Amino acid sequence: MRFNTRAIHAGDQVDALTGAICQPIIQSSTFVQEDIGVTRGYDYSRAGNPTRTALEANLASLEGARFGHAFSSGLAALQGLMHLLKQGDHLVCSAGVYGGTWRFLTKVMAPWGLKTDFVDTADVEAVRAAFTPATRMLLVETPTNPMMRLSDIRALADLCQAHGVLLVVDNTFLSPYFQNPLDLGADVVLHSCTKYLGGHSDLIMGALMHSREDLHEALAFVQKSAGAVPGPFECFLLLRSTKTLGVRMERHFENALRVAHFLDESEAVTRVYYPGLESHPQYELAHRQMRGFGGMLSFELKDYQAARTVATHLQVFSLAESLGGVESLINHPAGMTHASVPKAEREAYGLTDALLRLSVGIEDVEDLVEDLALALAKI
Ligand code: P1T
Repeated sequence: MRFNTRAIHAGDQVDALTGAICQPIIQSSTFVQEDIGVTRGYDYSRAGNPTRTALEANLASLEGARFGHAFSSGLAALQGLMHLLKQGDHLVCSAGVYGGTWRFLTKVMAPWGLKTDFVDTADVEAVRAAFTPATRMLLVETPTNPMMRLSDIRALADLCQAHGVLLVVDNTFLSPYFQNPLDLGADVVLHSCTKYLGGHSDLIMGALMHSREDLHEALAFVQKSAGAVPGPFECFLLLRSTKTLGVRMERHFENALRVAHFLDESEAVTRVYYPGLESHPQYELAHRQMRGFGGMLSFELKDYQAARTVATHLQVFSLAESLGGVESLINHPAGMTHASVPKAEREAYGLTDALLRLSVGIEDVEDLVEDLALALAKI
């Protein structure tokens, strides 16, 4: 079946007992056993819950995966993956990832004993050079947040396979509607479901999707034993959202492309970062591995003061962290989502104090363009 049909139907969503067209919220922490250890498939909701099972099947289907594992946030999903590693292992990660990912790896995992090197994963040779005999995992964010730098997933998958390294791709920015890393050879896809999959800025959740039996067993064990799993109500909300992912993504993309062209032509804007613009240095790769360019873009103004003026003079865009909801947001990465990354480190990959990031929503695009035009005129 095709994407939108799977998004609506995958996960056996019709309730077998009542015929309810929507998956019920099984708001129960525990399940009655018929004899000691004899269950009807569920014993305790940390290990598994029917609403979560339906969601996990749906999420797996969106990425063309066999298995899905839901976690209580995107970072909890990343933490779940880390439980597959041991002290002394080495991780290579894209330079320029979400600030929270950087903070988790450098401030939580490094003291624990996992060494991470951040490299420009757009440069396959640089990744090869960063691999050591202890390297177990390559974590790639493509496009990166917020610089929209792309990595060639297929080339990295070939490299990882040759070195026995697990390739994990954070596909949050594009959603499974526009990019499917598993089809390009990745081992695991990570999502912050808080973003496009949720789509309405009303839940926090994460997920891992993959097709490997060994990882399925290991990650189900991590969910049960470490416990960072979502509750049934959150699972229901996310199931409700994924049904409309396709139509939302089409509109995010259409609006973002229009906004990107508008900003590109604005004299106050020094640079626009959007893979759908021909000026993007990886426009050709974008066409090759993505089916659309998504709703995220960043742009640079002349200095911090100009960025602050624009960020605080918008009426339709809200100044807030996060992304992927139906409403448009503006973020100042240096002062908000990436504030924990030292200035020198972020400036090395282009994230200056003059940069703003947009999560372009699905409002009427003329209102978005007018809003930006009025704010830019205040500089
Ligand atoms: O917020 P959480 O659901 O834990 O997901 C973390 C995360 C992981 N990966 C990417 C690419 C992300 O962008 C995020 C979260 N990002 C934001 C909150 C933000 O405003 O960029």
